[in-house]
Amino acid sequence: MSDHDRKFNVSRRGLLGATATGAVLASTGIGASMMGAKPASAAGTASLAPGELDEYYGFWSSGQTGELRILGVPSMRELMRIPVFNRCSATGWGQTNESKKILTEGLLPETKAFLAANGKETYDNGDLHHPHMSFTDGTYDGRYLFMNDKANTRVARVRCDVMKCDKIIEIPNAHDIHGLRPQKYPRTGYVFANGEHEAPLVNDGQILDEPDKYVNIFSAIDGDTMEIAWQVMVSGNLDNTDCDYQGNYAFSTSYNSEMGMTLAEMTENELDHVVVFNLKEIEAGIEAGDYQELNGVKVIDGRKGSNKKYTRYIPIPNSPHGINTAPDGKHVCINGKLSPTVSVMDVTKLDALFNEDADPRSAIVAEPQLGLGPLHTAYDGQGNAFTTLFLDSQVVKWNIDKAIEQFGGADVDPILEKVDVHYQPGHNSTSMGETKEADGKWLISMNKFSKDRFLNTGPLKPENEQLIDITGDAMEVVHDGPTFAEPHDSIIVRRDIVNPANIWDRADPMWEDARKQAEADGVDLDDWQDQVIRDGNKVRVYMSSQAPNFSLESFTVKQGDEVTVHVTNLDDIDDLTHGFCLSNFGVAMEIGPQATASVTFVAERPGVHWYYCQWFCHALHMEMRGRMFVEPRAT
Ligand code: RUQ
Ligand code: CUA
Repeated sequence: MSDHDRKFNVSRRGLLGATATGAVLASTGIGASMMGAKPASAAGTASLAPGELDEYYGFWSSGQTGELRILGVPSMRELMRIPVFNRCSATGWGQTNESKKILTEGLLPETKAFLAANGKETYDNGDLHHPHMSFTDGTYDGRYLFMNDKANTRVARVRCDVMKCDKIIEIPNAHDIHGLRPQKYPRTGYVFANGEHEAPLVNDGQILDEPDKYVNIFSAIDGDTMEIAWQVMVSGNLDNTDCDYQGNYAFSTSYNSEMGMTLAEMTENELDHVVVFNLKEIEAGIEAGDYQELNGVKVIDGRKGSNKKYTRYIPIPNSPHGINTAPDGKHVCINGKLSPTVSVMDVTKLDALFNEDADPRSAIVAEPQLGLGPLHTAYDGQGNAFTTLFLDSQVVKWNIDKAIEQFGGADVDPILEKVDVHYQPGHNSTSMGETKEADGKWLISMNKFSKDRFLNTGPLKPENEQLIDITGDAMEVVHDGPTFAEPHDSIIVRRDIVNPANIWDRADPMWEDARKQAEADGVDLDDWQDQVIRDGNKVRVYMSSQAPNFSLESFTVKQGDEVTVHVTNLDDIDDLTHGFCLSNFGVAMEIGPQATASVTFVAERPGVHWYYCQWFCHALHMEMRGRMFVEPRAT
């Protein structure tokens, strides 16, 4: 920090929210107090000094980019990208044998056949909207992150100990997984996933343009095994989902209860609905055999007008979108989208809904008018809610109890404050806000448009994620954060909950297959030996890396051989990753400290080919290289 910076440090945080004029005034020595900016508040500073660590991990989705991102909050510095549904040039995700296994093993047989017909082993794209951490007893437990792929109907899991994806499954019977939430209590448990787009239950072409025969599918996935526990067939397409803090119910918003196929048809009804899923009854129904089995999954009928034990349909004003359970363990906000209202559901009234066949609206205890385009709601843990208003480009802070009083006829205004955001917010999230430990410090508004907020990058502009200090009476926008396409959602997790390892465990299951193959080849991956094993036209190369060397300075194969290169990184120092990049073979991968990675290719190019370490690891990093000799095929 320069003397100049130190001198004006007190006002830095306030300045982030101030205009350029404010910054100029500060640099000329006029203090932030004159600008009305408050000094560093209880929430801490948004601008951390170099070397200072953030208080929270932010886990960000990336929409159509298909990866998961880690940011530090409140600095909003991007810390890491975790490839999931996408491909990654740096880490070799989608190219290494280890990642290919994860990307392909959970695909359905017909999907594999379809992809093969298109010359592919797996999908190249994904649309990752909703990342959520596993829970134990109502709060994050730091085990896993779960996320959806709307593009290709998949659900993935990331291991928080190494921050790598370890499972991806395709969800049969459903179409285009959108809303996703882990069970909060007693633990995760189930991961609930919404199929957004309706289709024939057996979608084999026998039924085409007969929308009245389409259904939608809600899935419960076992988060430990990543197998599908059960599915429920429902009416209307499913948008977002959440669940209670008691372990009894899950609920999904549904736009297009009309089951319309055109925009006019889809928005016709004044009321759509929330589907409430009775978990205990569904489990009992599965136990009792009240299901049909389809693609190996037990599917229960929970459509409107079917057996009412499993589901209830609560009418909600037009096209509800986000659904968010409050940290009080009682209230659930259903965001109206086309309606300016948020409907508040009381989970303690849901038993009556199922037992006494009560009026389905009896669980709605408030419905405040908040502004135009309410999409998602976050919480401060002090009884207040923060709802994004897409059309108004605002975040509105309101009080849940006051909204309930107003609904009961009292002359009170639940709205406490509105703040402009830039522009058109979708999701928002608060620090620990989707857990019972919501701490009311920070709010992120995830805005779909940045327009004029940053230097012009051409027709495609970044999104804008704004950090808002919510510790005071007034919400204060303190930081603009540009992001590439298109983070939908984020969670903000206290850093003490997340404790990743610095180096891999040599026995990690990630390279189980490589270990087995090495064993079969008589190579001990723990007691390192270099080996080049020929097995017909298959060649398996085993080598290690240790800065600044590959243990093999060269190896020889024949043109047309199928070559698998295994590299084990023997360095066991923090932050000492090596890479293996084979020039002009399109081969590159990351090998973390103590990790093994492998890649397979056909050596169809004769000649001398260099491989090099592609992670700057040592003063002699440039020298960390070797040659692959490919002997030409005899003519
Ligand atoms: S949705 S902008 Cu994909 Cu989470 Cu609401
Ligand atoms: Cu190893 Cu660069």
